[in-house]
Amino acid sequence: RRSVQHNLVKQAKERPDHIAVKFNESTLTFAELYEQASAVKDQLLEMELPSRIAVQPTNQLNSVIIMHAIVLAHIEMVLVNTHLTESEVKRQLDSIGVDVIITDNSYTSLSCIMPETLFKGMAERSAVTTYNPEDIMSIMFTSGTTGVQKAVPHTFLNHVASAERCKISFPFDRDSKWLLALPLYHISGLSVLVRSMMDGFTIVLFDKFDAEAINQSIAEDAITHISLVPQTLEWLLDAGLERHQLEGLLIGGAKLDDRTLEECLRRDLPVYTSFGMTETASQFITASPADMVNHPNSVGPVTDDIKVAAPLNGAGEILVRGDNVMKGYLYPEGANDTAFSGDYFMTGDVGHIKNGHLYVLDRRKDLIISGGENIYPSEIEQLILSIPDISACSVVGIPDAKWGEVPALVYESESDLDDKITKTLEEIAKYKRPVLYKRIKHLHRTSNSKVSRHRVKEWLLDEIQ
Ligand code: S0N
Ligand code: AMP
Ligand code: MG
Ligand code: MG
Ligand code: MG
Repeated sequence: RRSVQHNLVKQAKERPDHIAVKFNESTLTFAELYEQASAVKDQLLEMELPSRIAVQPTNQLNSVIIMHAIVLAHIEMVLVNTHLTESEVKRQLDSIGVDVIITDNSYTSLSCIMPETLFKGMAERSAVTTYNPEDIMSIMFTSGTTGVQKAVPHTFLNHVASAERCKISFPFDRDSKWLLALPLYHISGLSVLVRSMMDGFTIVLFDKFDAEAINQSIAEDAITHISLVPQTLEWLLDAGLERHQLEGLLIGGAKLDDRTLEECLRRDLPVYTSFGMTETASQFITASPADMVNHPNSVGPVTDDIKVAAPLNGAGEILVRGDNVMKGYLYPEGANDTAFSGDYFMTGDVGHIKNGHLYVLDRRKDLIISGGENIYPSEIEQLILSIPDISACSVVGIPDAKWGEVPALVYESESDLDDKITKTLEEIAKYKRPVLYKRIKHLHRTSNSKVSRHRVKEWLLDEIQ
């Protein structure tokens, strides 16, 4: 590919009056979205911003406008989780040299632009709408086993390739109506914006995961597609989810358990399970309802356009290569030394391929997934270890009725430091904070005296029975 077009321009020309985005009772047609994004783009250009800025998007119309405006201004867009604390945001942005952020928050350590202030003018300049496929469109952070947040760049080509693959395995078209309650700052959310530009379908946005309201929208707005993590699918099922006009429910971010899958099949819901990650610009392998009957537990057929490698027998690391895969982390330096094997990206997940289908056997070690948000124990442990008098600690996942799994802390200390811990945890986002702490004299260790999260977890699960 020699260039990539911004398809918003195409959609604004071809179907100006079709609804691009809906949020509550407000809508934007493709013509309106293009017009407003162009005006905001001019505003951004007038501000003479650096070539890379951040945005902390809520799932509302203005965020969609601003995100398109940043792309139209050809500025690299760093997407930041709205749940993070200021120090977490600052650390992420410092790591890739960014100091401007469009946000509703007022951070004192960063230069903040309030979203409203961008909506003043009319579009005057003409827009850049053709990009070099290798240019960076977006940057997202993903946590790693070491606890360091890694910066993942997505090129225009990465996004287009991912959307094209998605369309093959999870069919959608210009008449689709895709409900998006997953955040625009994750690839699960951003990838829906990209897909909608391809065909010009409507996105129905939700900013809070209100299961009743979402089920109602599925019925009344005649929703055809929806992206969910397993936990939010469970909430919808509990609130009485029915098929209505649904053609596909795209489930990603974690393994879908058998019980939930069976319940979906019982209700004749067309669930598609998928496998992918931030580094692959969303799912790259997807199982249709038929695949799930014929190849139970697989995450879908291996295809030709995106190469997947995994052992045919036993279990080994899943590798992937394709135009959807990021070129390499922007941060931390050195992360790329261990991220690739030849041309292949190493997912860190373990699986095998059987009869042309991929099976994910074990997800990344020690990763805790709370309501679809990934939490790496080491990030929390490092913070806890900064407290004097705590000599060792371990963060492990425990079952939770609402979030599926939540972090819990076991620490080694002579005295009770619970209050100090609570204070220290204010530095990190709420969803990462352990919901309970247990102090013990001696943490469980392996034979080479390393704390064994596995053994600590076994012990803790037994304790809290
Ligand atoms: C489930 C979500 C939406 C809940 O958030 P909601 O409803 O917006 O709540 P808030 O108002 O923000 O917060 C209310 C209180 O709840 C706490 N809280 C929020 N989230 C969590 C959480 N996850 N765990 C624990 N607590 C949480 C807040 O702190 C707040 O507390 P109080 O009231 O005390 O202040 C939200 O959690 C969410 O968005 N989850 C999913 C995130 C996600 O998208 N994960 C997937 C990431 N992976 C990928 O993107 C790669 C795979 C992929 O691309 C994909 C994934 C899924 C589907 C499709 C795809 C695809 O390939 O296309
Ligand atoms: P993220 O860091 O948010 O991009 O999350 C990607 C990770 O979620 C993957 O590396 C896997 O560990 C996990 N994951 C995604 N889909 C599945 C699946 N179908 N089964 C098991 N784990 C999954
Ligand atoms: Mg949230
Ligand atoms: Mg992540
Ligand atoms: Mg929210």
